[in-house]
Amino acid sequence: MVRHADRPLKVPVARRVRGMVTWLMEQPLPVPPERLRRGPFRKEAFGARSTRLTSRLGLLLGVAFGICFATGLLSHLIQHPPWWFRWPSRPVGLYRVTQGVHVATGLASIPLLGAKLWSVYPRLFTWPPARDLRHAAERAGVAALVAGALFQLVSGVLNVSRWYTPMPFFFTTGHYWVAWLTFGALLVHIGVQLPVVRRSVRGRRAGAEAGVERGVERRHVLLGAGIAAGLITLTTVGETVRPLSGVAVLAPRRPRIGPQGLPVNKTALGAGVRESASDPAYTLTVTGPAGPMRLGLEALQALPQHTVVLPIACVEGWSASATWTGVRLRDLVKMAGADPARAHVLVESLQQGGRYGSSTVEPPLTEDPFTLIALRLRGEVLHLDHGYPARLIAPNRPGVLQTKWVARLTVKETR
Ligand SMILES: Nc1nc2c(c(=O)[nH]1)N[C@H]1C(S)=C(S)[C@@H](COP(=O)(O)O)O[C@H]1N2
Ligand SMILES: [Mo]
Repeated sequence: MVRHADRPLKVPVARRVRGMVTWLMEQPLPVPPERLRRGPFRKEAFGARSTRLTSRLGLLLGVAFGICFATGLLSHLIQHPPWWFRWPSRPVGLYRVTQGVHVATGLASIPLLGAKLWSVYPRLFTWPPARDLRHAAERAGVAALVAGALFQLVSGVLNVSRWYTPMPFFFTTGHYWVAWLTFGALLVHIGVQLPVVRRSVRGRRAGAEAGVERGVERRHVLLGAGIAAGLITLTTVGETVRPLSGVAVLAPRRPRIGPQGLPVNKTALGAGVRESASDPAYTLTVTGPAGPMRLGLEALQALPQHTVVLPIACVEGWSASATWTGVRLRDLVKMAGADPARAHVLVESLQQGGRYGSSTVEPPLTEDPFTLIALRLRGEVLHLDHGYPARLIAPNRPGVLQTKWVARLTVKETR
């Protein structure tokens, strides 16, 4: 009864509100006085530019940003897994591929974004600046998109080149939240521009625009942006694609350069562990349901040793495969009195402080035969910079979670 009486009232209210919003959004805004229309705001200050070029570039950028967003989100989920997310341990090099693609699409976007901004920047000086509230909102959305895209590319490049001084915020947090903002603005922008893109892709406008802009210029810009994107990819992707490492002249890292033929991000000196890691009195403390035990280097070497080939895949986009030898984590978990299929292991480094001084290993990695507390790399005792005396190495896991200079394992079993 009550519900029936309510209904005819509620619907018109919602509709009336919507009508009012539409009306408000379409109210013309005051046009600024004509004498302010100077410099770039002059009529014909730029001549016209091709909608087709802008759309094509937009399409390329949209695809690159979409892939970059998806792979970046994946990397975030792996590092901060919510309850519903489980990352598999096979194929062992999957993260190496997704993160390589993340960094490569980001880098390739730089010339594409440059060309896109070149092709649209005259619109910055549209007159009047905003026709109505809807137009103003659209422009604010584009401003957010441009700012977000620039922020993502600049902060990404700074992080990959390990230059943190210009970033007063923690890179990962800033990069993650601005990604959502940029992605949202991109969706809105695509929604608004879809009809234009559709028309221009079908080429209906091509004839009409031939007189407006010489096709030569348009093709040159597109070609130039494409070539630049290709060159950047070719000269950086070798940091993760081994056969191209010889031409990786722009890559911040080469997969073969470093002690024992493997790159290092954080050295023992940088982590402040040179003394503690080379101390002959080193022990690994393993705590679990069976109580704590302390294993010296000799005790660790006396346990069954296993050899695996696994990559280090850094979030910064470089990766390198290597042969690791050591003790299976699941053997240590069993010795600690826990079931590897249900165990969570907190891995702590000798390193004091620092964001990457510890990590957590969860199923399926806890029981995976490839997850090692490694003592050797490529048949030799681990180099101090690679985590001597002992480091974690596990399949399909971001480099930041492959904890070096391991001092303590705390094993907990979940029900
Ligand atoms: N304790 C500790 N472990 C760490 C780090 C660190 O800063 N501290 N850096 C991680 C990062 S970012 C990467 S990519 C790998 C690199 O391992 P490698 O130096 O042996 O190549 O180590 C990881 N392990
Ligand atoms: Mo890393």
